[in-house]
Amino acid sequence: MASWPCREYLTGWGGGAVAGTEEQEQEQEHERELRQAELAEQVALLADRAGADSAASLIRRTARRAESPRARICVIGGSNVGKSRLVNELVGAACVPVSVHPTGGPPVLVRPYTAGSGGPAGSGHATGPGETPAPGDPEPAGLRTVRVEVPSGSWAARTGVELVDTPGWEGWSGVRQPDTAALARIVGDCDVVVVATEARRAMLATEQARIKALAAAPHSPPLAVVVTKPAEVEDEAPDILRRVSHLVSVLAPEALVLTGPVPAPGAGEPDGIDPLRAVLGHLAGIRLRRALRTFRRLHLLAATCALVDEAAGRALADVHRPDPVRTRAAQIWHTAHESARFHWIVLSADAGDWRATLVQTIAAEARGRRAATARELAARFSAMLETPEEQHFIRLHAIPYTAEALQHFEAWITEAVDRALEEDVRRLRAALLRNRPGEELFQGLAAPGAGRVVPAAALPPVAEEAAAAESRNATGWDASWLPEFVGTAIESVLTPMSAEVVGQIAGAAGTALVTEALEHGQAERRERVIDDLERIVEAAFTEQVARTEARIGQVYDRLLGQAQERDEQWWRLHTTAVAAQPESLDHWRSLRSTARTLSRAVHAHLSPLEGA
Ligand SMILES: Nc1nc2c(ncn2[C@@H]2O[C@H](COP(=O)(O)OP(=O)(O)OP(=O)(O)O)[C@@H](O)[C@H]2O)c(=O)[nH]1
Ligand SMILES: [Mg+2]
Repeated sequence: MASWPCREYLTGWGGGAVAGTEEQEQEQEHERELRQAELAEQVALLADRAGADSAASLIRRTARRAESPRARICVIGGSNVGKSRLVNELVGAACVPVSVHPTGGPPVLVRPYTAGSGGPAGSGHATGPGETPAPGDPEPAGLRTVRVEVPSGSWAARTGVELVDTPGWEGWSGVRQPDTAALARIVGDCDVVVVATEARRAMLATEQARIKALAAAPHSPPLAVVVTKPAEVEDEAPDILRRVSHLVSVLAPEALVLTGPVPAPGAGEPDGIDPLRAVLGHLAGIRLRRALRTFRRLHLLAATCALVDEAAGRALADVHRPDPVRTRAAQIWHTAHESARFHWIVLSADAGDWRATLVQTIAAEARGRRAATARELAARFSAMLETPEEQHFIRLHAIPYTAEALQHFEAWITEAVDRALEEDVRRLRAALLRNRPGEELFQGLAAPGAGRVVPAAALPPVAEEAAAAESRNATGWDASWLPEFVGTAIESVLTPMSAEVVGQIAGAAGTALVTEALEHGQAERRERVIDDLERIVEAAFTEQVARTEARIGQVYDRLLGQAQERDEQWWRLHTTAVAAQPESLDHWRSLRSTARTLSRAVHAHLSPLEGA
């Protein structure tokens, strides 16, 4: 099993276990993460002070998930179900101990690295298993890190994932009831959660309860249930898998059910490890998505600084207005706010149309692909008449081929949804920006006998800045406008349909029909089988489109909900600014100066990413 050397060391500050460029790089990365987390908290505090409460809470909510640019897969489950072994098999190296005795200690973070990207293997070897983290070790969420060298072409290297192996969850709370807080913390930091359940006693009541709780948690990442030690149950495996699938479909309808690998004799890779890697890698999303999340978060910070800066600018302009004029300005402002609220009704209807268009596009594509798949299968079947494979055509050819066709379709959907969302977010934001008044709103406002209220020269360049910001954003993709969760929601739109699901859809009925068809005359039987193939393919594509449609609905609902919240935030903050009293001048000045300082810091993090 131990095909590659596995190094273990403790990351952190007090550990002193740093040697070789790989460690330095990792420490730098860690430091960067810490600085970003600190910066995020400072911006959240600024938003608190300015009264931008929803911006503050959004920043805090996204803070944890942006911790690392790697995709993290966490394996949880009961003791002795084979979690550690699964982690080793996925990575392709013995990184965590496998034993019949329950493992204690903190969860272990397995970080694969490739030889080219770091110091020579073996250097920097610092600590052995069983050592406890150094005191004051700021390792994220109490994880112990194990680093393992993997070949550059390996799954772990290609996907850029890291894995978390946890001790049996019975030990998490010390008491019988599930420690939901610990579960939530570990799960919240991961991109994919794998629940391992042992085939022989799969889906115990405690497992069911936890799976249900996990699926119900807000913002929970994609979930996969892996049935381990399948070889132990031999012939019963298909029945067990069916039962698990059924239970999971009730408890966590969006979770996937997968079979664990079967150890191969000798030192070879275990059977079934590759499909498992493929699906988990897909769920974890490419590294890009993760990097995108960091990127989105920094944009969110930049946008919040700009929001406060801009509102402060407005307040500083407005306090110069004489009293009765200020009251009048506030009235005008409220009217504008009311009309912006009304505009939201129109916008929601528009967004409903955008969503319908996307769903129609996907359905049209599905029709084309469905026909092509059925045609191809019919041709293959015709070529196989009277051969021994004919009997099993559905199982051996039709189902895998349809599953593959769905996979291709899914890749197409990802792109289509990404494109459509990008476009629609841009439209949404353009519509919102049009509704946001600047100083021109007050142009007609005259101070009694004093001509224009505010001498143009005294106005801070709020309107100009807003216009400049708009033109900057019109060209680039303003990620901060895409609510953080949309990225992950897109991933869950695309829960892959496994061959097994297609098999279920094809079902016993399809097979029976084919068997019956085979008993008829050659030509007739060919026709019947081809009809059945069409029906199977149609059912599979229809199911895929229905699932996608339901999830796209959720994505748009959330997008609109969040955009509206952001818009309201803008209005609330600016309303406060419009109503600012002269005494609050210093407060707004200090907000503006902090916002500008923080904004520079955020851009310092952002520019290397944007340049890359
Ligand atoms: N036959 C067989 N045994 C397995 C398989 N997977 C794990 N085991 C055995 O099951 C025992 C427990 O495996 P671990 O991977 O340590 O289980 P764990 O879930 O990490 O256990 P804890 O860390 O104690 O919670 C070991 O003796 C493994 O060799 C498998 O696929 N087939
Ligand atoms: Mg273990």
